[in-house]
Amino acid sequence: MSWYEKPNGIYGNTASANFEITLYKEDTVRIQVSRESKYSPNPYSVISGPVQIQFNTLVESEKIWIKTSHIHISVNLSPFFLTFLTPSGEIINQDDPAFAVSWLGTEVSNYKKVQPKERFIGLGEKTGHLDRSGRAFTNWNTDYFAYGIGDDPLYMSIPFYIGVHSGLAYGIFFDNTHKSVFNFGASNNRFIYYSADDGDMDYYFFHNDSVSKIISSYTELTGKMEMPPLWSLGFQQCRYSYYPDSEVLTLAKTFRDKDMPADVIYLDIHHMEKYKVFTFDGEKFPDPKSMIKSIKEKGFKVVVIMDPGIKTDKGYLPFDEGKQKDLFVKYPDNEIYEGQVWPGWCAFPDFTKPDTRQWWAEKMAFYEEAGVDGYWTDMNEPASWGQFTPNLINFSYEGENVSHRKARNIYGFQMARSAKEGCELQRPEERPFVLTRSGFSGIQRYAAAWTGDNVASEEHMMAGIRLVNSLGLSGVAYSGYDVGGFAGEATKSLFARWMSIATFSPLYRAHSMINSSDAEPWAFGEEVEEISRNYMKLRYRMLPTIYSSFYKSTKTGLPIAQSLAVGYSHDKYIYESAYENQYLFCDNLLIAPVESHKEITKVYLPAGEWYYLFDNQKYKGKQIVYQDCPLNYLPVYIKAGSILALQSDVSYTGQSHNGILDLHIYAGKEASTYIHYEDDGISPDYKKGKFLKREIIWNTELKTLTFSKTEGDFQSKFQQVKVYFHGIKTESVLYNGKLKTPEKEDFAFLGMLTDFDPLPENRFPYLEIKNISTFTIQNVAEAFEITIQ
Ligand code: NBV
Repeated sequence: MSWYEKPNGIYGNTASANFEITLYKEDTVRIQVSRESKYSPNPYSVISGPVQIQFNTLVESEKIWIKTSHIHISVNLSPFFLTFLTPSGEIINQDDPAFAVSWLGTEVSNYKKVQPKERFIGLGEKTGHLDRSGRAFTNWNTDYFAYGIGDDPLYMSIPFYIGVHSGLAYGIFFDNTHKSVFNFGASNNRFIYYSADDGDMDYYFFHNDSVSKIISSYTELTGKMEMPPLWSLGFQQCRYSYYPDSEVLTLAKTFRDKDMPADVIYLDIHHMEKYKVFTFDGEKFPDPKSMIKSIKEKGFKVVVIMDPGIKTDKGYLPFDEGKQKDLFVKYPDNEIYEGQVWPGWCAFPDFTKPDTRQWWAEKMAFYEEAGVDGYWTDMNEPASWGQFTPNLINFSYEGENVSHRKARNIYGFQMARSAKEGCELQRPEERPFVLTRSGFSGIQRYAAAWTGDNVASEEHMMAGIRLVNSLGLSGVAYSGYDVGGFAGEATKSLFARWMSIATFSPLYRAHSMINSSDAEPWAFGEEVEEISRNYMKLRYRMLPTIYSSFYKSTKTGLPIAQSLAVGYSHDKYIYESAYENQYLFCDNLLIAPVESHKEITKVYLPAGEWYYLFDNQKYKGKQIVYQDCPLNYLPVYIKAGSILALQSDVSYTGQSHNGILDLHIYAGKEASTYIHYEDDGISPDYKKGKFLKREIIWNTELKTLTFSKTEGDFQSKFQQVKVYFHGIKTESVLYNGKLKTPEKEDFAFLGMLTDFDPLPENRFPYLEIKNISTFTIQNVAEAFEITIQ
């Protein structure tokens, strides 16, 4: 037993292993324990190292204390176990002293005591309840067609969870890419644990005073998303598959003819010749360039699917090149590993090798030349028929040379990275867009994620919301589910409800399976079409808010669709099954998702005050309310005190709006700040200062709306600002030293539906907010203020 100090922590050895405790910053500490003489860290997920901080070490009989301003760690040397405490001495987290870090063969585990009423949230793309207590989960990236809503594992692994108890919160990121298990008290009441098949015990412990700060610290380590292109925040239409080219053209035209805003059309696997990546099927798409050009003229962008499997056909250039350059995954005896996927027997590019990533990125020139705008990396678990890859195959893993056991979970992550780098290589003047199915911690740096092959059912609609919320708790802010359900066929009402809920999802994409009925928003009859149009239009009107929220997330790592466990972590109601699906969208909108057959539902309004969005009825928080929820009105509330920024209707994100920024101000007890962000929406120039940012602060007490001076080199596209005052009497407004009288206006967030019902008295009334005071001013770059008198 020995230990030594090092510049940012301590290291030493226990009876059976080496250990190292490294302080990354005040609220982040890394624990490594290994039986090997050298640690074998994951080179992919963590991108920032320790910063110099103030800390103390103190020796107390059998214990060493390491103390930062946020965490006190007691290291018991014999036996070796750790306790994490707050500076005031409350236990945050503690090893089970008997087992702590221990091994069963190569399997390494860390056993932790369960704290009173402890809850566990996060862990990425995992099914089940918001509070994961009582269940165990496996991280092993898996292609799972039509998974059940309780099934595990799915496509992506993020071994990061947050523990919440006694008014405290902490995070643990177990940075080991082998198959791992997180057991939150399944089949035992003694401990919770996480373990991996092999490798080191290598985890990061985070503690701060809120769940949001813990997520921010986790994403400081593993990275945050970059600004996506604005077009990717519009509506996206997918299908397995749209072909031939005439069908794609008709699809684009139909969106415009029907006045349904949309931005993206996907080309699924039928765009290829015999499913061979980097080809177009000459019959179905004889002239892809012209086809893409003409749908672009209508304001659409095109995203193509890329599967990793390369058909092992001699004469097929990608195979010949990959073989010759030694870029494929191989058996230990150097033979190329082949697995069967869509094209038949395939070789798999080793994306854990820098040369392969570079080569793939270069190959993407093929799509670039055709005018493709974005990429969809599917089947990258990697999937193959039989769904069982032999463990002995070899991967480079940045030169370490490891087996499938260590590399599988990282494969899709690195394919997405290669696709992102391909976008940057091929079209440096534009931001990349990659949508991935598989991934690992850190995937948010490269791609948006979607939750794979869901099913057209009410339960799946609700389960998808939890998956997206959980991804958000785990650093992946930009994700979504297949609206309408991939497998099976949605009923009319299910599709309408799904379209309305997904309006408030970071990624808004409809998709459906081959051989199923049409599933575009007009394919379910006129009523569904009108409901869909209403919500699609609302999505586009909310773009200033959504875009600003994405900007904020690039800085904080916080989710766009935020489980109530982020802001109300210690409120027990939010974990109840009736309310666990509720979330905040863009910070201030409370979404209470509800199945399509319900006409009334219970909603839990957490602390604060809330307005029902569509009629301004105001409720106190910390109460359950009964809310009507006919198909055309999804329960959505807005936080009192907040600001909601809207723009005029557009058919696609690139179309010019009317130049007026609509700011809806909701009176409330607390002041709030909306950070308004704009840039050109497409280029990476924002990284060089070509953006506009300003704080807009609303204070109900003082009755002031304050605009800070704009920051950055971008000129706002809004020439005017129109303020709508909700919940506050506004007789006159003081602006530029002059008193002005506001206008009065009726306002509706959603359009009126045509009367479809033969019995009109059954219809739910159209909701409109009467007589709102509005006030319009020039939008200037200097600071200014409006005061209500
Ligand atoms: O490429 C076809 C599909 C795709 O549409 C879906 O979104 C992916 O999750 N893909 C899976 C392959 C097979 C689906 C049965």
